[in-house]
Amino acid sequence: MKVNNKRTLSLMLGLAMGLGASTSAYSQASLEDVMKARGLTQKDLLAAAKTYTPTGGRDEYLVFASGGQSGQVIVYGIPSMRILKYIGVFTPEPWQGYGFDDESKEVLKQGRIQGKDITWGDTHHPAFTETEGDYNGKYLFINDKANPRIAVIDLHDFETKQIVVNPFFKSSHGGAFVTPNSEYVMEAAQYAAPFSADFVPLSEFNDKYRGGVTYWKFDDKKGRLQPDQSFTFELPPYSQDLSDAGKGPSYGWGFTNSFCSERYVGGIEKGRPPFEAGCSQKDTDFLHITNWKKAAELVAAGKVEKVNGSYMIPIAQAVKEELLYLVPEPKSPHGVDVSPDGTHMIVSGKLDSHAWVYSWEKIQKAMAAKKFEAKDPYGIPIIALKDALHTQVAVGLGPLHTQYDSKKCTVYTSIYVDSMVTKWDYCEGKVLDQLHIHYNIGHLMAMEGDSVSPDGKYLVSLNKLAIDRFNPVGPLHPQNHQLIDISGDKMQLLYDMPLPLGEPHYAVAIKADKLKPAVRYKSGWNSRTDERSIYRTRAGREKTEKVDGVTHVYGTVIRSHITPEIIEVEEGETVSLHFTNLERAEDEVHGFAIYGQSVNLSIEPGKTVSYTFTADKAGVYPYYCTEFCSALHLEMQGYLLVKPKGYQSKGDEMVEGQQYTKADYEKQVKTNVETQAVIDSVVGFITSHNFKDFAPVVALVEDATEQLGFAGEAKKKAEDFAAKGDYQNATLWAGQWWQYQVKTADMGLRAKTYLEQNGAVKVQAK
Ligand code: K7E
Ligand code: CUA
Repeated sequence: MKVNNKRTLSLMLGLAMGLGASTSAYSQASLEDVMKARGLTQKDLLAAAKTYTPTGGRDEYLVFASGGQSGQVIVYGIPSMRILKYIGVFTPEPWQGYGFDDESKEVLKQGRIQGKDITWGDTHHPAFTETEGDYNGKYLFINDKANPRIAVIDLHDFETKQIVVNPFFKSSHGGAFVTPNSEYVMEAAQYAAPFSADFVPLSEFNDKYRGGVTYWKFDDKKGRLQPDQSFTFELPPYSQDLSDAGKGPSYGWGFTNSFCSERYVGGIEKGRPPFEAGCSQKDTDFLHITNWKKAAELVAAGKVEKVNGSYMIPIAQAVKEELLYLVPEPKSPHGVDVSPDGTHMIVSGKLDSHAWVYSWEKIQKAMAAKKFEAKDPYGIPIIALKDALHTQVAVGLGPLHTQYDSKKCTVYTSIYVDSMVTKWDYCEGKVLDQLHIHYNIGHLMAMEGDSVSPDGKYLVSLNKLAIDRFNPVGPLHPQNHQLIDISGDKMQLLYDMPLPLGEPHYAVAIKADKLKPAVRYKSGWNSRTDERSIYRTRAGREKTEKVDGVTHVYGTVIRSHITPEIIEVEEGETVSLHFTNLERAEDEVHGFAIYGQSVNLSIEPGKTVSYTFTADKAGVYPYYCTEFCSALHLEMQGYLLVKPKGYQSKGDEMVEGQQYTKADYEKQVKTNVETQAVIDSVVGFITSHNFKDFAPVVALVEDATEQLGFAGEAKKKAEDFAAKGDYQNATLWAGQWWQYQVKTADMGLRAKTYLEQNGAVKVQAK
């Protein structure tokens, strides 16, 4: 297999470079035929060879992209651009049972705004946890712009664990940005509003409306944000935008830019010029510089007061303690990006064709000398542009965001109006290359681009419009992520990926080998709180129990049955179902759905999930497993019987189906004996090879052994019934015995195939 792939690849590359002559005529002709038929150029083939990933292949990087209005996070691989997962974050997502099982509902509940459930989010900026400025692959944060919230996703299982609500803001665009050791996650406000929930007329905008930046404390051990240890800088109502944390020499500081520092309030319906006109009067806006390290010390020393139960540093205190400064920045900027070495900050103004490079050294000098050109209306010192600027470079019309390369001084800036990427040198201040994008690029993202050691290699352009790039699917178009090769001097466009979920804002990419996701949970695990579930149920211990008026059903799922298979309750009862997946096998997920209830549960191996509801109407409610988990998946079913109040049982309510005889029993046993022979031969193959050297095979063997154990138990039951002459039950149990054998054989064969394909060698048979 391997050899073949290599051959195809070298053939493709050979052709692409015009060196095809040495390869076999047949293959060459067919490749040329395909090129001709599909109208592909050699450049296309080269791009294909750089992204194509053969079956079973893995990607070098994983991207975590904002899902925009979907309120989710999208995970895909680079260079293949294959989508791997949507992670439910602010929005219920049925495949994962997110927002359907009781455990995840608790997470979404944390995100309520003023007591109201919010069932969506506008996700913009994901960020990884860092250790000394490098991505450590442990957690991911993402913000919700519409309702100022931050979510924590655990990369051990790619699940959302926590949502925190900003105690002051009414919107927040500038999150999430992480400090170099994940001490804090920055979240800046966007549209200024009163810090309280009260009504305040717009005439009091300058005095009572406020912006701000919150530093959310992160507990690395617990993997949770700590609202009671977090603090917020009160800022003027300047529409703060994105942020970035300082590193190296600028460690301990945060940078937050803004637009509409005019503090203009629209009112087009009252004959006033609209927001967009009033918000772009001045030539510059303000870059806010905050000292989080010193602020954290003040908080620890008890010198910061709590407002609404949360630490808040008023502007006057921040100025007095020298925690807050302003520097002019280009008009209506979008994004501030600190260089990997922490010495420079780049800001681009959407309404200016220049990117401005600030020198941290100069800024620090001005701070130390207390050299300010003025104070803003709130008393915040303003450092003069000339005392902060390193250089200004004309990069194109509508520059937005900047990403750093692995090569020193090299950066890429997205140019929105011109729809291109400009590669330039911020040390020398010169443009190096430009590449056209389809269309209207927003953010762009390089591999590990926000870390202290960016990898370069690839750039993804996250575009605001796709227009004519894909097959039309109605007025709402998919979005477009474009993959660009930046390994050489010239950028090369490799791939267009339509994303049909929401507007792409920012994304972050991490080396895939830094992630160590689990394949199963510890048995009986509540994945949302990361502890053993109090409803964990072991095989054979399934039971129903009424506690405080709630009927708790402790159930299990394993191929191919749900235990219990019949649940009987009385009309009006509150029922709480708890299911534990007893599987140990990789990817053996079971689902759970029931008629007339809006629910789908996803029960991954080891997980325990719950679903609580009121059985308010008498009737018959079939339930079933929603994952095609085995050949007998359709039979993974059951009935919830809701009996009318006061229903009198007429005795045995079970109906007997087909009647079985001794001949039926013997026929089934014969089949089982034959199946056992197949299993024995597969076991023989596996044990005569070095299967212990292959972790996936070891897991399969464990699983198969477990299933074979179940087969043995069923076999014993069948034989006991047969001995008593009860061929009805004997035949049914013999059938169950065979079911377990089939599952054993299935896994054994998978293990055997794996060994054959992965070069297992024969060892001394034991
Ligand atoms: Cu769409 Cu950072 Cu919210 Cu820029 S964001 S373009
Ligand atoms: Cu379990 Cu289908």
